[in-house]
Amino acid sequence: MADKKVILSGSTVTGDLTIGNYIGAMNNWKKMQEEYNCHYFIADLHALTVAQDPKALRERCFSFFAQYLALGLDPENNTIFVQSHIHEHAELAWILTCLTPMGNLNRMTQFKDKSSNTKNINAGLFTYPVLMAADILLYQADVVPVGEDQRQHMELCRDLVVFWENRYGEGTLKMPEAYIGKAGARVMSLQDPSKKMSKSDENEKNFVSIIDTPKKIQKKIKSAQTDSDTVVSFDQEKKPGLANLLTIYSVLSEKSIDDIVKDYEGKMYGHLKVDLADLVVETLKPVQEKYDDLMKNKDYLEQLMAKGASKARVRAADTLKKVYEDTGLIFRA
Ligand code: ATP
Ligand code: LTN
Repeated sequence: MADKKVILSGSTVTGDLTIGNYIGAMNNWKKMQEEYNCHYFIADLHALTVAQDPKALRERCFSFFAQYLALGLDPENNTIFVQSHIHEHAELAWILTCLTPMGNLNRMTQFKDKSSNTKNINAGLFTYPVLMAADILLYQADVVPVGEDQRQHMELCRDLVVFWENRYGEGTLKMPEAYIGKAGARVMSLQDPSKKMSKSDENEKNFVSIIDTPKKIQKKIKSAQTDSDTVVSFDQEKKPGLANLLTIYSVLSEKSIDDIVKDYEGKMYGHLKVDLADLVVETLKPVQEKYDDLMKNKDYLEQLMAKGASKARVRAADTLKKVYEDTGLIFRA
């Protein structure tokens, strides 16, 4: 384990994971679990950047954890944990916040997007990328697999390593690399293909959750927005809705987009939608069966959470100790 590169990634506990998350994130995470020392966590502290009902949040954390496992993340070979179980995340986040220029945070486009349609904007939403940097740097991660939407946050994380080294010297924090998978790096909303599919979208027609019933999946894909043309072709500019469906099809079937377009020559969009819905239902069937099983046994999930946390804590505590030494804080005896 020691010589394997360290991978770290997480997803915020808001809504249920969507096929966008699966295609852009967990599908890549899964492929990395053999080759790397992987750390995957559920970002519950990040979820608090928007108001949450406490009971629903607690339930969602269990559900999210079960969704990770159901998607094929293996808790034996990887470290799978809940962010808030490792208090070092919040501690390092504060220390990094004091190193982050306001100007760098002001540039974050995700904050601009999210704050433009939220009434009560809290400071956590603004400093969110710093907590994300702490998540990464605590584990000395080499590689961080994320979707295209996280590119800017990764840049900030890398900038923070440089700022740290300028102030405190080298050797404490490792410079991480983002890994942004190519195919399907950005799955778009089903009703508005100009924005990304997001699990916290208020309109549930915009996304397919990995635990949606087959009926719901079929309905959502059937009603996905497409143009009024009838020829199936891949054109991101002129036919963004169709391009999105073709992308999802291509990733899940592992067929090239060109081959899929050929298969639908002379056929209507409706045929493609029906087949895509079937493909999504089939892909998610084993995931949903495993999920249902796991959710019946919360004690077991809790045991796995505790096991994951005790593995994660070792690396996190080690980094935090060095951080205390660098900054001049007295490390607790
Ligand atoms: P939220 O709606 O709460 O912002 P989200 O659906 O955008 O959630 P995150 O928790 O922010 O999901 O992201 C988890 C991972 O999934 C990240 O690596 C992110 O890049 C990836 N991801 C999220 N949405 C998509 C998408 N539409 N296409 C591809 N990857 C995505
Ligand atoms: N901000 C991320 C979720 C996240 C994350 C991380 C991803 C929180 N901390 C650390 C990678 C590494 C998002 O995808 N919204």
